[in-house]
Amino acid sequence: MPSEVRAQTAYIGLGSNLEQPVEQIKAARLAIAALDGVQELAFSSLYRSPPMGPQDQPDYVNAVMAIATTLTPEKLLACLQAIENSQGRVRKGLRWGGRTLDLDILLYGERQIRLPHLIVPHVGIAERAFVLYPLFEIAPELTVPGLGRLAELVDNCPRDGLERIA
Ligand code: A4P
Ligand code: MG
Repeated sequence: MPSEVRAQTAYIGLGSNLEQPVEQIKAARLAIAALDGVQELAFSSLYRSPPMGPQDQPDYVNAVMAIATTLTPEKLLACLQAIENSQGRVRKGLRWGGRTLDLDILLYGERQIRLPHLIVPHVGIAERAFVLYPLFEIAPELTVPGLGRLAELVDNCPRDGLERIA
């Protein structure tokens, strides 16, 4: 291990629509901030939006968290999945079905990653109001690798019923 590992800024998307979503998001924030090798930099407001995908599920609560991390992207993903599991995430195989907690690595520094199990920037980021608006709230000057200025992405993305709730 190198004695000094340079911390990267990463952005994590949090989403929940089951079992008290606001509490799920708050608990996940604490769990992420408590990880070894992670420091919280910023946390957006909470936002509510209608489900993307199957409509017979409750509205979602979403937020975005900025962290400084010395974890590799793969290690960070493993830690986030462990937090999802510890908060009762059940994978039923239904695409875009309801969940107690979804944690996505939206961005990791300037990196573009294309592994079978890890794609960064996260897929669909440019079409998802529930990702772009909270991200813009905490990082208005950001450029998304491969996609351009966040401000422009937000301008081109309708709110789709997204509301700030806190
Ligand atoms: N994976 C690949 N790249 C990443 C990444 N950057 N971050 C892989 C996290 N995971 C990544 O994810 C499936 C696999 O994606 C993981 O095993 C990981 O290796 P999952 O969390 O098990 O399943 P999923 O989340 O149901 O799949 P998917 O397709 O990632 O769904 P999304 O894109 O997360 O969308 N509507 C609203 N309003 N708000 C929402 O937050 N979320 C979804 C889920 C649907 N509708 C929504 C919302
Ligand atoms: Mg996911």
